[in-house]
Amino acid sequence: MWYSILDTLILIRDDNHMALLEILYFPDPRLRNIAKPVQTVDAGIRQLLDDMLDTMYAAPGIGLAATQINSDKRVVVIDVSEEKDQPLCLINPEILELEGVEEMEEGCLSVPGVFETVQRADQVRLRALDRDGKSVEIQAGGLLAVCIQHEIDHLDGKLFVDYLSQLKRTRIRKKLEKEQRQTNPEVDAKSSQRVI
Ligand code: K1U
Ligand code: ZN
Repeated sequence: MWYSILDTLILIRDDNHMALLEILYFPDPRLRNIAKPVQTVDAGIRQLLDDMLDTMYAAPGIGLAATQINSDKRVVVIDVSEEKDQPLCLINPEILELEGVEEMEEGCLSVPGVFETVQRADQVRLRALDRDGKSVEIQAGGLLAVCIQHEIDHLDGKLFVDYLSQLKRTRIRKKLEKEQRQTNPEVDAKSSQRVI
């Protein structure tokens, strides 16, 4: 096993070449960064997508945005299939159309242990680049539509807790800060930076 710290993106790669990236936790201010469009879909981006898929499946989750692993690339991975065999890689995703309203309980790998109902569009049409750099248009409904909106929000520095009341958000923040202090006392939970 080897470890590397590159541009503060933390990666643990095991002997099977599976990479697990460190997921940032709310209220880490880096979750508010706005991701930048990918200029070229090259081997580096494909490696990032593979590492994000490994991290998402291991978590486990049904989606992951680059912002959550402290990368500034407009990249998300999603797999809402039962068998976890239908990975979707979206680069520079752009919503073209939103339709209908749906209420669904959401979770977030950056807000562990919290599940709350959020209202979103129930049909989404979007354009993105796939892992080969080809432009694709996708029409989605149900859980996939909700997950796509949740992940694109991450790229714009927005979290599902932002849809909740200020009171609920404050309670969630205090709960997570307390948990982070207990599991990692040398880390300042407000900034998630190590205190030296
Ligand atoms: O972006 C993320 O933090 C991932 C998040 C995606 C998501 C979940 C629910 C509604 C909208 C978006 C998660 O994957 S949270 C974990 C989760 O939902 C799950 C985990 C294991 C099995 C099934 C679901
Ligand atoms: Zn999330």
